[in-house]
Formats: sequence, structure tokens, C-alpha cells
Amino acid sequence: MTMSSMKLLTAVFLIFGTLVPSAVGLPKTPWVQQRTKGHGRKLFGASIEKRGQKVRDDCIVKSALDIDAPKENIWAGLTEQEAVGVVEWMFAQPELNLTVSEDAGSWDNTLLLVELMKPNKTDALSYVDESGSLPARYAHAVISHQADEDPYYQDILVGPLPAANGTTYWTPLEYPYTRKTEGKVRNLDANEDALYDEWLFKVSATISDITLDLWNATALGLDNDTLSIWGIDPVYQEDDQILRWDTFWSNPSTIFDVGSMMPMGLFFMSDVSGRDTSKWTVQGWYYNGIFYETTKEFRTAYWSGKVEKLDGNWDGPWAETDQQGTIPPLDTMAPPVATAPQGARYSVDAERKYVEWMGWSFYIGFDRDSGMALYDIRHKGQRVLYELGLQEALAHYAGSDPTQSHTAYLDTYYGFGPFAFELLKGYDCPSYATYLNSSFYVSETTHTHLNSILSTVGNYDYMFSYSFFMDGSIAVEVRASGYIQAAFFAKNHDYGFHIHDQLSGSMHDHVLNFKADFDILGTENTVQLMEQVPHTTTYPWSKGKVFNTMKLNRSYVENEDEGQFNWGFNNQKQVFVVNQDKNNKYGEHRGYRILPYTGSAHLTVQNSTVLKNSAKWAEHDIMVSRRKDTEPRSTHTYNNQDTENPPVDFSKFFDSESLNQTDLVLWLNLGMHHVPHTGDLPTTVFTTAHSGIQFMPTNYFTVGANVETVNMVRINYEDGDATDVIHFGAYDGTCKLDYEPAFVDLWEYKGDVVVRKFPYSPDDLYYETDSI
Ligand SMILES: *[C@@H]1O[C@H](CO)[C@@H](O)[C@H](O)[C@H]1NC(C)=O
Ligand SMILES: *[C@@H]1O[C@H](CO)[C@@H](O)[C@H](O)[C@H]1NC(C)=O
Ligand SMILES: *[C@@H]1O[C@H](CO)[C@@H](O)[C@H](O)[C@H]1NC(C)=O
Ligand SMILES: *[C@@H]1O[C@H](CO)[C@@H](O)[C@H](O)[C@H]1NC(C)=O
Ligand SMILES: *[C@@H]1O[C@H](CO)[C@@H](O)[C@H](O)[C@H]1NC(C)=O
Ligand SMILES: *[C@@H]1O[C@H](CO)[C@@H](O)[C@H](O)[C@H]1NC(C)=O
Ligand SMILES: *[C@@H]1O[C@H](CO)[C@@H](O)[C@H](O)[C@H]1NC(C)=O
Ligand SMILES: *[C@@H]1O[C@H](CO)[C@@H](O)[C@H](O)[C@H]1NC(C)=O
Ligand SMILES: *[C@@H]1O[C@H](CO)[C@@H](O)[C@H](O)[C@H]1NC(C)=O
Ligand SMILES: [Cu+2]
Repeated sequence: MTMSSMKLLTAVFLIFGTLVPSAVGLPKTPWVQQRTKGHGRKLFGASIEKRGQKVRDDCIVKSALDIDAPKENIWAGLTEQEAVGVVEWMFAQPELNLTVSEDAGSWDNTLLLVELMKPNKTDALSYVDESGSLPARYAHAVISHQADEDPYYQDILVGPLPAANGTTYWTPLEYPYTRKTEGKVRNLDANEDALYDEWLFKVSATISDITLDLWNATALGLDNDTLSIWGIDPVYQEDDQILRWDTFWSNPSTIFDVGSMMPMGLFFMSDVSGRDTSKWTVQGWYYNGIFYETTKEFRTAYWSGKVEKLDGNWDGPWAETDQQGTIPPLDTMAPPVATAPQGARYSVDAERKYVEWMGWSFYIGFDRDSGMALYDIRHKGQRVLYELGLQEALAHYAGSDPTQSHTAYLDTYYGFGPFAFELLKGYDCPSYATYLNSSFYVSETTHTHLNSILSTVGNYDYMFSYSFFMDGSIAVEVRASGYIQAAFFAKNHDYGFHIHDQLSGSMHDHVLNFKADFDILGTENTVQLMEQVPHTTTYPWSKGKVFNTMKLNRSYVENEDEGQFNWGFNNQKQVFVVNQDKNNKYGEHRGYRILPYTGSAHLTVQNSTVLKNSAKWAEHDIMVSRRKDTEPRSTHTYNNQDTENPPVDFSKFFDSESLNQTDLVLWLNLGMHHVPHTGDLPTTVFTTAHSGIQFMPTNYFTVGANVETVNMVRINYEDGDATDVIHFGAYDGTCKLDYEPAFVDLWEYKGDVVVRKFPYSPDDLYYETDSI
């Protein structure tokens, strides 16, 4: 297995889920009210069913209603023409000195990314809320400058679009980052091509007699290799010194990509500073609890019989996902299916990626780094959130060995966009769901993942779900699945369970950061806290008796110094985003409560040696900062390239500014403390690797918005007999269902559609799946 297939494993993201429309809210299940006994409420618009009266129709199966979004989707991404224009224009700028990726070596400059630069919120609101013009469009591009002793990545802005000689210009992009270095960050990947052939295989060759003796296996860069070598991410950085720890993994012998579960327990450290691979050095070896300073010391110890030999880890049925074992009773029968008997009850503008359902509406944006985000989320036309989306996903490992200890994947480095693969209809989402394409740019080509987004997004395979409910609440959930990255068992019991022959389920924290830019009845909002506290008091009526009870303690998050905190003890703290200037008629602030749903987590590690300043957002559950065009995102894709001085150091967002009635952003962490056990073999499953958060309207409506639905029924009864069955207007017929739409032809699965942008060849599209 190569380094790049390792990346795949640790950052394979399936996008799927029940995005909006299928995530229906409360009153869908008819309820029975037991206490009315036939008198009580007036029934406006209700109808009373006669015994035996039922309508029988044929089900009308239709897909989502087509609508036109009220505005253009200004977050959706570049059009085909825009992307082609920008790429052509950039290749024509001599100072950018770009080489087409296909022809580029490790000393050429290449264009890594071209995507839409999302508009500033002020410009976006002037267009979306008022009659302002469409915000000027710019492209965000990333160049890898490798024609340099000190290679670097650079973010630049190109625009305005469409690209044209004379009017379009490029500038270094600096304003969205806390580090002010013209959008540049050092590039530690420039020697990627040389790493294996000029280094790792050469080091491995110096001890291939040992790997043969230990495991009858080698990693020499030959077709018949039976071992792979890969190691830590990010590489360990001490100022300009760049250190790697690498380890051996046995190669899978089948199509199952299980290499990350096959560690062999032999580790070596290299100093790989600088571009000259002839200056790189081995800094030591580690095996079974003992560190050897030099290759010679390790070889001498080994061949003098002083090294205790342990077995390795090899694949087999225990690591494969195909069915095995006893089939559960009735399991061969067709499972229940979700159906929409009269057709979808939601509307979609597929071109503009705009969705409406039961009073909710939103636009979908998509980018390479973080995948899908939702914009301008409204309930009955009133915006609740301007932006809601993933920022970063961290998997921070720990262990007795140097590889696990140094591993803390920051997944946007690999990008969520490229790993949002085609969904399987009927498996990942109901077959009647609407599947939208997602596109991203790589090496002068645009890849389109067919049917990859719905309204839900999702190495692990992550599944992201955004659910909208009829009571006005929203849920954000993430689930993780896939093959774990396991550790060698030796001396690792404080860091995981023993799960296979020589295998430890390596402990790690998943922390996923989301941006929630609330706009509750306007952009100016405040975060209010309300804690239940034990209370001892006397009351006028208690005749002097001291009462032990509880009460509410309200406070505001006044400024950014108070802006980072955790869920309280025993869930006694409630967190609200309110608008203090928009009270309801009882004088209560209208707002939304943010509440933990199915478990959330922030990073256990404090002041991580590996991450340094590159993931300060991971240290709390909830963070509130003032919203700024200069702080659009809590991290940067290349934060792992300079962990001490990353492009975005989240802690710098917090500089004592007032948070009283101002436009603010909540940065919210979901996550899981994951200590894999035998149930994580062959894969971790979604049932419990699950974290969620909810947003709940609080004093926002006069009564619960859920009462508006007609999808309810009341049954009055008396003496054991139903006396009335009362309907409110919902279709109540029965119909014959043609199951065809519930079963899909999986042979339709295609993979990516790739279109070359430079030179532009729209008619020469091709399919590709494993190019990443
Ligand atoms: C442009 O890049 C090439 C490598 O692709 C390099 O040899 C050359 O020196 C660069 N030119 C300038 C002006 O930097
Ligand atoms: C812009 O200039 C480049 C060369 O400088 C030329 O190849 C290209 O055709 C021009 N594009 C337009 C749209 O005029
Ligand atoms: C060692 O591996 C080679 C090929 O990988 C195989 O042909 C040979 O039988 C193995 N030897 C032992 C002792 O397993
Ligand atoms: C692997 O291939 C190399 C070169 O083709 C050969 O010298 C070596 O004997 C092979 N090793 C095994 C275990 O078959
Ligand atoms: C997705 O892309 C395919 C291929 O280009 C196209 O046929 C299909 O209409 C697109 N789907 C949507 C919803 O735009
Ligand atoms: C009430 O909250 C304030 C502000 O958070 C805090 O300083 C105070 O100690 C709390 N009072 C009680 C009784 O918990
Ligand atoms: C974080 O750890 C580093 C290295 O051990 C130390 O220099 C620094 O003071 C620590 N910072 C905090 C805030 O504890
Ligand atoms: C967006 O806001 C930043 C920060 O104020 C500013 O530097 C930039 O020019 C703005 N972009 C546009 C297109 O106006
Ligand atoms: C916060 O804003 C509200 C409403 O605008 C105002 O009444 C209150 O005095 C402000 N509080 C502080 C501490 O400035
Ligand atoms: Cu995990």
C-alpha cells in the first residue's frame, strides 16, 4: 500500500444521509388523546370520519417539485465557463509560471485548486435581503510553488469574473487568515515524489534481512512487495526541523483496503528537513518498547538475538466486510422501505441547489475543503442561520508507540469535497430522494460526483445529517464508520483494547467543528446562559422554614474573553442565541437554544504536542466570536504544514470584543472519544459512533409550530369504544403501492465524471473513481 492509499483510508467521506426532506418532525405519527372523551375543543377545519369510509387510489409517485429559487445561489460554486476562463487566464500569466499537472515534476509550479471565493456576508445580504446587485464574483485559487528551494503553497484571489484580459487581476489572499504572509504557507509535500524512492524504500532496504527474518516480507518499492511503509500526519515540526516517524504495515491480499489495521510494530524516525534528500538521516528505531539510536545499533541487537521477536498482523476474514457467520432470523426477507406514496413533499431547484420543505428553505454550497454547507436557512421566510457547515474534522490518536503518538489527522487537508462519493440509492438514502451532483477541481479537471449530495452530507466514512423538524428545530449529526487505524499491540494497554492477534484498537478523539452563523430576527444577537443551580432560601409562605430547592441563574456572554466554554455539569446549563431587542409579548427574548443531542466531545489532549496552534478550535464544546469577513473559517487546509504558525490560528479570533447584540458566530464541536473494541472489526458502525447537536426555538413562536400540521388525528373513546375519529385535512386514503421505485438498479453506479478544463475539452469527458 502506498502513502496515497493510506490517505484514502483515513479520509474517505461518503456523503449521504437523509438530508432534509425525509427527516420529518414530530406529529407524523398519529397520536391518541385519551382525556377528551368526546367534548372539549372546537374543530375548525377538521373532519370527522364515518366508520368504514376509506378512499382507495393508485399511489401517485412523483419526484420533488421543481421550483425556481427566489435568488441566484451565490454560494454554489463556479460555473463551468467561469472555471475554464479562470484556469486559461491563470496559465497566461507569466509570473505565475504554471506547469500543467500532468507534465509537472517536483520543481514546477502547479495550480491545485480553483473554486468560488464565497462572497462577504454584507454583500451577500444586500443581494439576498434587499435589492442589491449580485455580489462581484471572484475565484479562490491555490498554487503550489515548487520551483523554489523553499517551496510554498499560496492562496490567491482572481477576479472579478468572468476572467478577461485587462479587467481581471490576481492578488495574494490574506484577509481570511490570521497569519499575514500574503497567503503563503510552507509546503512540506514538495518532495512527495522522492520520499518513497529516494528515502523510505532505501531505509527499508538497510534492514530487509530483518523484515524477511521477522515476517518473510519486504518493502522495497517492487511489485512483489508484501509490506507498506507510512507514518505520521502531520509530520512533526520543530521550527525548521521536519521529523517523520514511519512504520511497516502488511499489505492486504484481497480487494479490501484494510492496510490501516495491519501494523507490524517496527518504527523508524527520519529527519527529512530541506529538499536535498541526500542530507536526510535516520534518527532511530523502535521495536517492542525499546528505542535504538542508530540503524547499526538496531541491527547489532537484532542479529545478536537480543530482540524479542513478535508476530505481525495479517489480513483474513476477520477484516473483511462481506457477509459471514450465521444469518439472523428472517434476514433474507426484504427490509422495510420508506416510501412517499403521493410523491415528494418538498421542492428543489436542482440547478441552483435550493430546497424548500414545510416552511423551511435553504441554499446548498459545496467546496473542496469542507464539502457541503447550508446558507440562508429560513423558516417561513425568516432567516434563522446565515451559514451552517463543517469546518474541520480532527482524529487525534495516542499510544505507546511513536506513530500513534504523533498522529492527528486534520481531514480538510485531504478535503471533504473530493471524497464525497456517489451515494447508493436505496441504501445510503431512500431511492425516491433527490440526489444532487457535487463538483470540485483537481489538476485542471473538474470532477463531478454524481448523486452525491442530498440535503444531507456525510474514513472513515463520515455521514453528516442536517435534519429540519416541524417544531422549528434543526439537528446536526455526524456518524463515523469504516476501517479503524489500529496500533501494534505491544505495550499499548493503556491506550486501547487488545482486539486481534497483535492488534490494539488505538484510542483517538474525533472532533468535528461546525460553524453556525445564527441570525435570530436580524444579525445582532447575544448568547445567553441559563443555569439550573441548587438553591437554599425561605419563602414568605414557608413561615421561616429553610427550603432546599433549585432556581435559574441567567447571564450573558458579554465578550470574547468569556466566549469559549463547555457544556455544564449534569446538563444544567442551557445555552441560547437570543435577540435582546426582539422580545415576545411576555417580555422574553426570542431565540434558539443550542443543546447537546446524542453526545458531543472536545479534544481530551490539552496543548497537543502534535497540533501546537493548528487546531485550537478543538479545545472546547462551544465557542462564540464576533462574525467578521476576515474570520470566515476556523481553520485552513494547510494548518498541518506549519503547526506552530498555521495560516489560521483560531485562538486569535478571541480578542475581548463585545458580544452584546452583535453579529456573532457559534463554533460548535461534535465528536466521539473512540476506543475501538472487537465490535469495530471489521468496521466501526454508525449506530454508536454518533454525535449530534440540536437547535431549538425558545420563546420564538407563540406556541409550538408543530400544531400547524394536518398530519394528526384525534380519537375520542368511551367505555372501550372509539366514538369519533377526527381528521384535519391530510390525505387519508389507502393506495396500491408499486414497489419499483424502492428498488434501484445498482448497475447504474458510475463514479466521477471528469472534464478537462485546460486545455478545455468538454466533449471528452471520462469516468474515474480512484484518482484521489
Ligand atoms: C518557472 O518554473 C520553472 C520550472 O517549471 C523554473 O525552471 C523557472 O526558473 C521558473 N521561472 C521563474 C522566472 O521563476
Ligand atoms: C488574453 O491574452 C492571452 C495572451 O496574453 C491570449 O492568449 C488570450 O487569447 C487573451 N484572451 C482574450 C479573451 O482576449
Ligand atoms: C516467504 O514468502 C515467499 C513469497 O512471498 C513465499 O514464496 C515463501 O513460501 C515464504 N516462505 C515461508 C517460509 O513462508
Ligand atoms: C521480488 O522481485 C525481485 C525483482 O523482480 C526479485 O529479485 C525477488 O526475488 C522477488 N522476491 C520474492 C519474494 O519473490
Ligand atoms: C448530474 O450530472 C449528470 C452528468 O453530467 C447529469 O446528467 C445530471 O442531470 C446531473 N444531475 C443534476 C441533479 O443536476
Ligand atoms: C450565576 O452565574 C454567574 C455568571 O455565570 C456566576 O458568576 C454566579 O456564580 C452564578 N450563581 C450561582 C448561584 O451559581
Ligand atoms: C504548551 O506546551 C508547550 C511545550 O510543552 C509549552 O512551551 C507551552 O507553555 C504550553 N502552553 C500552555 C498554554 O500550557
Ligand atoms: C471582503 O471583506 C474583506 C475584509 O473586510 C475585504 O478585505 C475584501 O476586500 C472584501 N471582499 C470584497 C469582494 O469586497
Ligand atoms: C447589551 O445590549 C442590550 C440591548 O441592546 C442593552 O440593553 C444592554 O445594556 C447591553 N449590555 C451591555 C453590558 O452593554
Ligand atoms: Cu474512530
